[in-house]
Amino acid sequence: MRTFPALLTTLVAATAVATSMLVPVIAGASSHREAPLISQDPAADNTDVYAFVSPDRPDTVTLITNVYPFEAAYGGPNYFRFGDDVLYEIHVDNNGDARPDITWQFRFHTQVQNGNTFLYNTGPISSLTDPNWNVRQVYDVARIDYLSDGKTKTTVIGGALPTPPVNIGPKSTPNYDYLAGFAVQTLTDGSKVFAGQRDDPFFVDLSSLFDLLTIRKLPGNMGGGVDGLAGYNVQTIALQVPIPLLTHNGAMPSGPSDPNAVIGVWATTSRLAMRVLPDENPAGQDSAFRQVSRLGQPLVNEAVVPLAFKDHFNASQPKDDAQFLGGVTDPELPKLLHALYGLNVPPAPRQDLVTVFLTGVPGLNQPANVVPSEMLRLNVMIPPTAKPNRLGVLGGDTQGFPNGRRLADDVTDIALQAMAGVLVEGYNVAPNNQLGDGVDANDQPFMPVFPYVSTPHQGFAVGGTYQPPQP
Ligand SMILES: [Ca+2]
Ligand SMILES: [Ca+2]
Ligand SMILES: [Ca+2]
Repeated sequence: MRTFPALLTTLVAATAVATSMLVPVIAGASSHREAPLISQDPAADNTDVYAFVSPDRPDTVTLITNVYPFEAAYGGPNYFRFGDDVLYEIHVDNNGDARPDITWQFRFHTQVQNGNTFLYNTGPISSLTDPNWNVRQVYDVARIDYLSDGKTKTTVIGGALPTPPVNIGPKSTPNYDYLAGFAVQTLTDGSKVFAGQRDDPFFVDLSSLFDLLTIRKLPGNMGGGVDGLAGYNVQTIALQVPIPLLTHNGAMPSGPSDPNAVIGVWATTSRLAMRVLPDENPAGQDSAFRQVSRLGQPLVNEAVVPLAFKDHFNASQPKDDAQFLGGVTDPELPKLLHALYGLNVPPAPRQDLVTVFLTGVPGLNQPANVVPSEMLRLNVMIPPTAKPNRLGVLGGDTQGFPNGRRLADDVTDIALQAMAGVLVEGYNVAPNNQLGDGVDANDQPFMPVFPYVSTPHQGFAVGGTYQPPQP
């Protein structure tokens, strides 16, 4: 595991005075190990959130949150899984007031079939109910609707749903894709769901950016980067929800300008505030959950929020984000770009960055009467494009980041260029609009269908290509 990056230390020292800003800068993975406490709790560590109109089912939106950074595919025999003691949630604000209107809750339960073996499996796993599969995990899904009278309505929409096994190797998990396909389930409200191990879809040159913002091959759009997340897996939770089940009025919006067309999305994890050994006091399980991780936009808590406030940010709510705003729009990264690379960057205050990262872009994904807050904002009526551009809106593709976030959106390059001021008149020039980390795509192709996130890397394959035993 990496030590806390020197760049962040530098950034934090430089920004300690300006503690109230909440403007993202870039210094690494979108939110992998971004805050001190959560870096010690990977099962509850949100790494990325995605929200996009499903390319093959444009009447639905796909919401994805990943947790558990840097899973090595061969990490057995106690392989990676979700935390049974973690509450995983995805939230949607569909009226722009920074308060959730819908929350989906996911609770996982590990089931050991045979406690007399240390093995994850005692033979090939050929189905999700194969008796050879010893350590399994199932989960429940509940939808919470926040009603206008301040009350909530909780509906259980899935129970004891299967997760797939991890991808061990050709003997243990042959036909992995076929097997994992059975873990795509339909919830009682018609939504689809998947939870299980996947390839980490985020791609970024971690090792160079963490080394004082090094771009290996300037200005960055010439390739030459090294994907620091290549080969690693994460735990994915993915939902595919019909659009009328997401909007404030419960209807399909009439078009992109319909006030109900924009939703805000973020994810959280929570742990019990008080832990009591169940044998001594089973009622202890009823103690309240406390939020320990929060993630919407990539890269915000990773690098902007000063070290002293990172854990506080993870415990905070979007409705309270004014505490981080404070009117300060003077991020440190553009100054570093100027100092390190001589870039001419716009002066503070940077209202352009507030628009991109906190309020949404007017006419695209900014709700009426928006309360500035940190979350992904998606206009669900921008139809999927046949030719996605990895630079999203900066590349003229309004279906991509910062209008929601697709798996292939290069948020690292987008954030670097935005920080350099390409949205400000007079600054959309070279090299500002050529910045990047030299990594343009994921190490694995994405799937054309839900859950879209790629097959997890196989443990055995990490050591080489499988050679069948000779007779
Ligand atoms: Ca709301
Ligand atoms: Ca990957
Ligand atoms: Ca990139």
